[in-house]
Amino acid sequence: METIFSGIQPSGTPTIGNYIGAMKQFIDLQNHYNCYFCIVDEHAITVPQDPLKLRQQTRSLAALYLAVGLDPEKATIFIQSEVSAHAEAAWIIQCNTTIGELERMTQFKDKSQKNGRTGVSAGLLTYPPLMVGDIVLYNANLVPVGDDQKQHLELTRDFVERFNKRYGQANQEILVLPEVKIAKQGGRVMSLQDPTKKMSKSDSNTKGFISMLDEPAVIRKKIKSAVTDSTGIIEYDPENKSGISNLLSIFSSATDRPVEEIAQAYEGKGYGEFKTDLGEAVVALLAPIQERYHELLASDELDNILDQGAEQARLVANKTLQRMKNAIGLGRKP
Ligand code: AQP
Repeated sequence: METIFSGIQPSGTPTIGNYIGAMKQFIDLQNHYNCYFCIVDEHAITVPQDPLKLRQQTRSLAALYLAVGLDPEKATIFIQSEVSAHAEAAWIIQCNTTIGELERMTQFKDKSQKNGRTGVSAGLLTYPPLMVGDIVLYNANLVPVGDDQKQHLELTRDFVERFNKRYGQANQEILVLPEVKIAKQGGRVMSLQDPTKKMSKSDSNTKGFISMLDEPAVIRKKIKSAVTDSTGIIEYDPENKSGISNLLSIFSSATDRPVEEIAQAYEGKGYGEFKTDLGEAVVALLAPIQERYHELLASDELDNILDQGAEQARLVANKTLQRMKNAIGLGRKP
């Protein structure tokens, strides 16, 4: 069976963008692959985080993983910082990656240009090696990512090829070379306030996103105030009508109905009626998830699952880490 690794940062409460673009896909993947679903809290600290909030968001994200239907019997669900092999592997990977490779990463370029090199942490430059570690430690051969992560996956492949060539014995590869599994088209949910920008959980404008834990009244209000256009025509045209097209995509993902079918159903109707129905569809989508989420947070089940997940993850990750250490000559004994 092929192995998949995927993670989400606990950098806020997940949005319906994280759900549609990532979590919803996980539910299906767990039935077909050997899956590791991680809460990547070490990635979240590349930008400043409030310690108490970070811990609460980490637990909350774990509860949401389970509430959407991830099954610990089928997949390994764990928190990155509870498996120390990630940080150790990241160091070895950094020492086998050049500064030039890291400085070429567009995410680093964008953020450091915006804030200046002295205004961002060194972790923002070196987090791609941490991500490489996440993938290689579990021998993942498939990594489901959005378009924006393609460059990091290329870095992972380059690293694995170089590492195996440099340290592997003849015909013996130390690390598994992963393939990219680009998410299905239309997986990008845009901000409700600026539909040219992706919906993000850390957006300072809370009206731009719907969090998975928003109350029904808040969801309805955010959708009502979503930016559209003045034509009043409900059609899917992301280039010229990005706002309404984004809402149509969300409607489609929330109800599992094709975009065209929804657009047709609202032909000749106004944005008001469309937005009211979309609000109800998102409320209906999130209601059972939120109910299960609150049950999980109040039970011991969540911590037991996370303890067990960390243990399972450690077994696999430590073996790979030991292979890496042996290959490069760290420590006294192979
Ligand atoms: N708007 C989105 N539409 C579709 N998929 C999305 N993802 C994120 N936003 C959208 C997918 O969610 C997964 C985990 O993302 P992450 O938390 O690790 O990092 P991110 O992509 O940076 O997500 P955010 O919400 O934008 O977080 P912040 O605000 O902290 O930067 C990924 O699979 C991603 O594709």
